[in-house]
Amino acid sequence: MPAVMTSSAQPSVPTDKPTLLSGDARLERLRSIDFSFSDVLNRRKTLIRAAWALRRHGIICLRAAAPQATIHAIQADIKRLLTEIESGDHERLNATTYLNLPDQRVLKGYNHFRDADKPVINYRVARPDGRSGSDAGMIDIFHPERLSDALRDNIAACLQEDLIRRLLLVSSLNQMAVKCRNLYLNYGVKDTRSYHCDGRSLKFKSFVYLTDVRTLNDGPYCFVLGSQRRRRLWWRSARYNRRNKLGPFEFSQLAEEQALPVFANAGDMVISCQRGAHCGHPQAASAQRAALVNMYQR
Ligand SMILES: O=C(O)CCC(=O)C(=O)O
Ligand SMILES: [Fe+2]
Repeated sequence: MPAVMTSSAQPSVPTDKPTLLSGDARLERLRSIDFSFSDVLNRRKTLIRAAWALRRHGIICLRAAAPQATIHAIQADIKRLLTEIESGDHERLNATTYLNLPDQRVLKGYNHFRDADKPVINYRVARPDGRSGSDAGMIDIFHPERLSDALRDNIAACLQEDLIRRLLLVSSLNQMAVKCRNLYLNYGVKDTRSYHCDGRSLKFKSFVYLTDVRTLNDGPYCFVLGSQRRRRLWWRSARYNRRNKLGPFEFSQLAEEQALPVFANAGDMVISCQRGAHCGHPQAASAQRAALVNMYQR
């Protein structure tokens, strides 16, 4: 081991991952967080039950939240966009977006992406220092609703912001506002970030799947149920992280814990509290996953 440990030493720091729930145990846990979107929309009682499940477990899944025709229209627009990028003719995109290609960066830093006046098409690349968790291969599009009028309408139909804000109010007793919309395109992303939380402040994300995520190879979202409420669990990792020069928000000590991989169909919506321990499972090389993501904060 080198005498001076820099951040480039991170891949060698061992972290303890949770075991993944499978079989009947997975189905049983899933039942407590699984709701029909139309029931949440139409029945006050179901909305309250879903809000309560989100408060308790930190995550819920609302089935069939987005119409299939809308999903297909968005998928077709994504395909056209990727074809345009691959064509190498970027005149239109350079004028209307910030196009951050792997070898050609025009904008840097999360805050600049979030506050940008145009959509940001950001290709994630391996870190120069070789640190793990780079999400290399992922295309993260900020403000996808600004790419075209059709996408604006179709994305709004998927995200259902009024209903979700109502649900979050009942769940957290806080007025939450949409702070950033993203489109995640994960094509064979192996080096996903391990279990972490998105900071310690109150934050929720909704993920509307645009593709089916049926197996671990597809890279499901994984969550340690109830971890958003367990301060001591976070502190255990925080102490280890400090000693080992890991980031403060890595959930590096989850050996005794169990995580739920959330399988979903295109059109399903997962809502999670981002204080909880979560990660995207590493994908198989040929896997494709697309999700619309909405971030809610106070
Ligand atoms: O890709 C995923 O499923 C998880 C990404 C993540 O950690 C996040 O959006 O906060
Ligand atoms: Fe995260």
